[in-house]
Amino acid sequence: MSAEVLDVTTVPAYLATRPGVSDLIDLSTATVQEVGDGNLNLVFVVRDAQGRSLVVKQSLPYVRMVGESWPLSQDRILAEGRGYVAAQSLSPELTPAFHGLDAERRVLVLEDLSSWTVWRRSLNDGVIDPGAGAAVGTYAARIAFGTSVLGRRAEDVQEAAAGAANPELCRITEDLVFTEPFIDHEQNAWDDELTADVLALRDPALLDEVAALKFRFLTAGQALIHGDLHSGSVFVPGAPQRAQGAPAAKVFDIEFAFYGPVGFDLGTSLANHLFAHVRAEVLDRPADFRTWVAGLPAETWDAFVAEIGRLWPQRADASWTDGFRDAWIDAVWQDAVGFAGLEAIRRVVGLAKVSDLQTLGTDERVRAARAVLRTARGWITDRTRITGPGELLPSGLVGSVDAEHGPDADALRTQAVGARA
Ligand code: SR1
Ligand code: MG
Repeated sequence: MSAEVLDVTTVPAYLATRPGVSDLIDLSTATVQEVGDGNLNLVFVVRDAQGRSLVVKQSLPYVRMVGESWPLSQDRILAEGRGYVAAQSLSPELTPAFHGLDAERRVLVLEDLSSWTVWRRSLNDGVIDPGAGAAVGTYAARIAFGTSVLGRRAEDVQEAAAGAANPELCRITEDLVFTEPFIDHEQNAWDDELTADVLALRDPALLDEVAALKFRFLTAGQALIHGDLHSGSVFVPGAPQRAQGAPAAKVFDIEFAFYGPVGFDLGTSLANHLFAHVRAEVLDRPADFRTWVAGLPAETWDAFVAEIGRLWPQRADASWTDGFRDAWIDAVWQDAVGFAGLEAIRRVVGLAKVSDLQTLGTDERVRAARAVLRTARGWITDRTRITGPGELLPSGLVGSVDAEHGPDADALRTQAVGARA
């Protein structure tokens, strides 16, 4: 049965029933604003007359971006609660403070970061946020290490994994990321000019690789991953917060959390660096911004590797040799590159788009999206040959794929039509 859905008028009375909340905020002077702009949930910011605030998040019994025609159980808030519990214990400064889960009402109470900026918005605006990529890589490493058998007893990991199933949201990812972009599906949509590029993705050789990555997503229960670690799931501080010593980023929106492949979170991040990169290129942003964006994959990955190295002496089992560590890191890298390709493709072809591309003019979007699709395809097929982050975003990537009707596009169209026949 669904929990009663909150609105701006009922939030204060609801919070009055929550233990500890009156220590955080004066409910007698509270004002409430609904600020959710994500695809799934309600998010309320509650402020009191003394300037204190907090966030109340409630899962709706349907997909917000679509409406009640797409029912979805409110259980995802339980997954998000598990994600925050892990994040608070393993990397507290890189997530919002977590003030508890009400499992019955399907509500979380969190630190209010509405004075920070969602990283995607900052990237879209051409703002350099020093260290944000490294913070995400560090976060991913801490959670990967601390929730997996690298950092915990195998028995504890077994129990945690058994309690962390998130089947409905994994189904969404499975469908939207791994399946629908590669078939005719009513939820897909793209600019007409991209049709040859999109149909070329149905190449059987590519589909073999997509299948391998999908199988890995569904079966490699390595650690409690975030499950949706794109730039819209990261807050970056403004100058006032930085001046007060705030970290370079905080990761939020952990409702897709489940025991999955560590490379999925890193790959999702890398794909979103690609969106920022192609946007910066087609908008001809200043060189310092473009150089910084092009370096984000390395900043993120290097921080991940460094943090794993820092944590390694604390590993839970002496069987994990240094040679195994290096091999594990290589395997995570290959997974990340492949998953990055899938995240990149689905944001052009599938249901859930990204504002990095959607807010461009049509000509710029087509150029940028074509570069995304062709880069992503290479990431999937060549993931075992791409040895490091410096190879992911070569300069000139957008300019090299401008032609819709050049020989390359015609060959792709012929190949795609053949593949469908
Ligand atoms: C129906 S949910 C669509 C997308 O929104 C979330 O942020 C996830 O990325 C999901 O794939
Ligand atoms: Mg989200």
